[in-house]
Amino acid sequence: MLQLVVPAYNEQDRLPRTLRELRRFVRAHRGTLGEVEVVVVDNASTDRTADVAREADSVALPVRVVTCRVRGKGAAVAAGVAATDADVVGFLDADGATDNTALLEGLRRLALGAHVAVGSRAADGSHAQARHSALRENGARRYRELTARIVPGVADTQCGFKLFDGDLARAVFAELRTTGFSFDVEVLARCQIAGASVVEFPVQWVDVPGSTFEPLRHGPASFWALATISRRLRPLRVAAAGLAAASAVPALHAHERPAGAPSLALVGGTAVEA
Ligand SMILES: Nc1nc2c(ncn2[C@@H]2O[C@H](COP(=O)(O)OP(=O)(O)O)[C@@H](O)[C@H]2O)c(=O)[nH]1
Ligand SMILES: [Mg+2]
Repeated sequence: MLQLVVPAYNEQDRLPRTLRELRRFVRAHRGTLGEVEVVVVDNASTDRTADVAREADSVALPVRVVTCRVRGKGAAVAAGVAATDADVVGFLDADGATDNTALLEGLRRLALGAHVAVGSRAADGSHAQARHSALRENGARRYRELTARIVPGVADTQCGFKLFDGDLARAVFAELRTTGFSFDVEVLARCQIAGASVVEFPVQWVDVPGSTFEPLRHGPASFWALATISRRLRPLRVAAAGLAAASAVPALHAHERPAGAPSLALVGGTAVEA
């Protein structure tokens, strides 16, 4: 079973088409995808977001609505992930900017052994048709330079499409502290620190008008969040490096771990030996 979280803040206009296309895609690829459920997180919307989500509920693609009163995309996705129990959990934006073929490619990466499959507009083979302002483009470039230091090996942390091993997602999102748009950076960094395999794969992405990200309003907070994330994760990194040095193989799940090697349990924001 695959559960897909869709954070939604005032998305009555963009959400119906996204859910309709997703249902069509799931029907066409049932054999590969298996059962799929959508968890729409209504993030304190003041429009008909929750209603349009409920109206999209169908046998082919069940849609459940969860409410999150704390504003921010990070808070919304975390609330959605907390309401999952599937083996594989993912999230995607309400605007449907990432082509649904990413579901197939992401699942393929997980089947090949990755714990996290990150849809990327920077990976070879991707195509991103963006109509962003020069201000947003410049900000995005600088932002990527900074995220590369926090999440090495991931060139695009901000594309709104990611799939996870379900247990890993639930453990990591339970520790998440970033409520805004930079939450992906904290999530991916926590996954890497926990020893998970995080891989990027190319997506086909189109900018859908009506973005809720406003560079002047959300930009400064997004940069500030990166500094906070770095500071907050430093003790975890130090502890993880110590464990790695001690064991040489800090692995994620007990069944994948050589007998006697320590694993990382993320407890209360601190890495402890489990
Ligand atoms: N701005 C904003 N977006 C939110 C919030 N909560 C959830 N979201 C969702 O986060 C996603 C952001 O995507 P979008 O607005 O297209 O931004 P962009 O693709 O980065 O330009 C959408 O699905 C929003 O509905 C919130 O509090 N503020
Ligand atoms: Mg968008």
